[in-house]
Amino acid sequence: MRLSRYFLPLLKETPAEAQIVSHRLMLRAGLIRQEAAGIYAWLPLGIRVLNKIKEIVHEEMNRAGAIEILMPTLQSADLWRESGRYEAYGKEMLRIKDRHDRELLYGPTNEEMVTEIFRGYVRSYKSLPLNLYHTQWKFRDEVRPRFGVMRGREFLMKDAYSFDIDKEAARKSYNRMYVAYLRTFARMGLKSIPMRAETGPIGGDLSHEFIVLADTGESQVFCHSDLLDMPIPGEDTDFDGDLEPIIKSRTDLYAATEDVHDQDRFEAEVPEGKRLSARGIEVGQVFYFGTKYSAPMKAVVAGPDGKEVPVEMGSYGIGVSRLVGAIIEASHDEAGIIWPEPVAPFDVALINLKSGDAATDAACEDIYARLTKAGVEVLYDDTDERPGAKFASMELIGIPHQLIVGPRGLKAGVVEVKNRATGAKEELSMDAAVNRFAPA
Ligand code: 5CA
Repeated sequence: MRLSRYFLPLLKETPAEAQIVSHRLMLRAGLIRQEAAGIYAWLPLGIRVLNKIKEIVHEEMNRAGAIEILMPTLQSADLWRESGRYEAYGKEMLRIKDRHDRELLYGPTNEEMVTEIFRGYVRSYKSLPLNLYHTQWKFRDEVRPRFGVMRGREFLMKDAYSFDIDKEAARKSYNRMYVAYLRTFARMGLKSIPMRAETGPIGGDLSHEFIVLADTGESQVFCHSDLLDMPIPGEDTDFDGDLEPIIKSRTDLYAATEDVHDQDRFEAEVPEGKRLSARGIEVGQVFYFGTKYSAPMKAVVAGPDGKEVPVEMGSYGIGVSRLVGAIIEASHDEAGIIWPEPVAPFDVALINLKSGDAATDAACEDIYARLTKAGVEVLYDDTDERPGAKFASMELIGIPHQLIVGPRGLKAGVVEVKNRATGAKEELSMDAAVNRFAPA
């Protein structure tokens, strides 16, 4: 992408309304624009990151055996009357009437709708286990939307729903999502810790929140510090096998959110030097709630003995848009964002230090063409801004690698490669620099 043809609206001033660093940087780097309280438009750089995060989430969902669908944002109020949640959900639910005065709502979550889909087709335990997921915009009329995409009113969530014949099978489905979540967040460069949690309006009696530690997080959490350094299950994890040992190695150690925290137990179970009490960002939550929706909504299947039973269910959410903020909270410096490679909006920033200089332009065009052809995503700054301004912009938007090309270097036959995270610089020949990002 040529910067001269791109839409990258950067802000010079620090927006006064933004209280935390990720919100400030998302506005300054031109990722989002607020359209109403807690409602954001995603600008070109922002949507690229959002899509990369979504892609990783989907890859790990698929690996764990979940199947993608897409449910609508608008739902019928009657569906929610069946589960009893239409009244119970209260003011957080955005209620809408269509031209025929039919009551609709903008979905805050999809337990009812996915249960309705399930009961429309599935009759036998032989079709189980089943896990259906989608990534869709949600609306929750939060009292205090704040911190940008961290607590929005409209936000993007991946939500998965599992269906099983009995509790034991449902536990296995829960474990699959738990392990998939460990992998998902690690792939984005985040250290997430699963913690016992309250179930809130989703219901049920087993739940974990996946927490990324950050001083600006909204959750107060308590855990054994060894949980920060646990191994991440590999790509070869057998999701049909026994995942219980992986779960147990973590649940054996104390980890709880504020709502379920027990200080006496914390002190009894965790040695003093290992007690971590910190702030965190909830990037995902998993729930097991048995027949809370399937029983009232009559989502039943015939078991092996022919008798009909309501299915055992769980639901599993990831805050896809919140993750953009969480990743920035975890990875930035004074100058701006430092994207972990897997979620970076571009792989390489190509900086032309002297646009209009024939030799420099030719070298940049050649590098740009070769990298692009090799599938490397390059943002090429071909504008005639001054070098200082170009550097500052690239530091702000945080592309992991910078390839800097100027007349002086070219005379000596070199270009400069700079790592955004470490600041390390190297001088390489043009070919070596291209090979670094697009190995022949
Ligand atoms: N149905 C269940 C799981 S599918 C559910 O809705 N769970 S949730 O309420 O915990 O939301 C899932 C994830 O969405 C949360 O872990 C959080 O990361 C994200 N999330 C929730 N509310 C917001 C919000 N207001 N703004 C941004 N992200 C949010």
